[in-house]
Amino acid sequence: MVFTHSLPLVPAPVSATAGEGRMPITVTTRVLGSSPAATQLIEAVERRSGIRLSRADASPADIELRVDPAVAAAEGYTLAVGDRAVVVGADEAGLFYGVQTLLQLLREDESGWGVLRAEVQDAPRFSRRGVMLDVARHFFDVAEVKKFIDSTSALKFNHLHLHLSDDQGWRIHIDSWPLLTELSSSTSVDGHLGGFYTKDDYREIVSYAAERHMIVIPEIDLPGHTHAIGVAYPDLVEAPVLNDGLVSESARLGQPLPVAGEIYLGWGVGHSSVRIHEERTYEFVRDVVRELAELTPGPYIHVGGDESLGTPQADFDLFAERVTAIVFEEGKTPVAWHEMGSAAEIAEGTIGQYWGKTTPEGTHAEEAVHFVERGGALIMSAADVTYLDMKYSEDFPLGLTWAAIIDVRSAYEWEPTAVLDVPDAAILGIEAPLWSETTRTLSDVEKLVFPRAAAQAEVAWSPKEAPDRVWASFRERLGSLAPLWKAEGVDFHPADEIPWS
Ligand code: TNX
Repeated sequence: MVFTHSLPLVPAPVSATAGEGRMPITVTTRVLGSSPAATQLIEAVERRSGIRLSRADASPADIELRVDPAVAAAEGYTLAVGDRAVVVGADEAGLFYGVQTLLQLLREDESGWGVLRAEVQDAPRFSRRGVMLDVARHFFDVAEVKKFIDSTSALKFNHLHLHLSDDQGWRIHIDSWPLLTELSSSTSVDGHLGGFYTKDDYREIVSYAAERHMIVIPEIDLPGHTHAIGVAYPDLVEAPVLNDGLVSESARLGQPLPVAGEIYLGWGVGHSSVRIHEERTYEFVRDVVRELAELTPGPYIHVGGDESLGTPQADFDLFAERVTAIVFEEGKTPVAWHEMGSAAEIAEGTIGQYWGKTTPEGTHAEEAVHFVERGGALIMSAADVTYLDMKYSEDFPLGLTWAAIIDVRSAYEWEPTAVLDVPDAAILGIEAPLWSETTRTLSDVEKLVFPRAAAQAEVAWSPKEAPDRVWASFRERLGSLAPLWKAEGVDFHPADEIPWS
């Protein structure tokens, strides 16, 4: 492994060697390649520098992009920048990631724009590198989600989990249950404006994500986090459970308590449940899963399962078994928050998403491990490191604190295979969730997500033994992303741990 610190790349590649000087980029620089990545490169260079590269129709061109499965493992690539630049992807995704690396090497100095000379060999450590956006607590429209996809796919994230329903709103149109969006989508936390995706909106998000090699995972959160379902269809849910914690926390925050049949504007959890012993509940679940499966080319449907404190344990387990079986019957692989691992017979092959802490508490670890015992695997979203909605510091204006205060360094310094007692192969990778209780705008979201998502991108992508996979190197390399983020209009938080350039 060769790595020189002079290459400002995040996530750190498997191997990289800096060359001497830069390859100039001007309007006469020509790009050869028929992949979508060629157009994406031309557009990104123009956004960044104002220079519109032209196309070449034969080799040798100044910048050549091609695919050759022999160069690296899936999603990998090689990049060589000398007098010319050649990017070879192992597949289209690899080529896209090679282009993202090239864009990180693009910079301006007194002599104009250029790309730092380098040789890079790269491929991801984990095949699952995810981010989650909660569009239920606050709604983000198609254009905002596209911008989120741009900024996260540039860090080589390849899964986008959309949290499409919660107590405060239902965000995706379902033809067979039309009142969900008609009656339960108009507001969000604190009574702010809500919204929902039509099926065409959702398709647009899915195809935009696919062009950037991100798989969309839609989540319908069940059997708790379902107050909004009851606003549309009261007979599907139980009466709100007003436990002491909810009552006192709501009073402290000055938030209303949930009222059956009315949109809930607070952010307390654990008060709602669908009816577990009514067959109509499962007709509803099957219809929603079927319509989502039809719209979703990716293999997964997420069925939630977190914090269902309003559902008795035996009922919860029964529901977990039925809902995961329904997802398989509708042709998809279920994903669930780790609590569903309490169900002895959760459908075999269900994927669990662990959101406990890096030192597991209570029953979290055993619930997570049960997914593996049932032939499934795990996504690691340890809340005290990956949660993008936690504050950076006590006085940070956005975010919550229940899992931890997470500065950039603590977001970075953790090891996904060291949290649970399962074989390394059972860890598919990681996901960093952005819950949106406190984020009203995309700019708010970006301040929490960036730069910490870059830390998770490196944890997920870079080999753990790479010499540069250490904080001292990461903070320098991260600092060098500032010009790129500024040019792309990413409203990152300029954390003072980082030497921003
Ligand atoms: C817990 S972690 C939740 C969400 C909240 C989040 C806020 C998990 C699976 N559920 O309902 O939005 O905390 O940080």
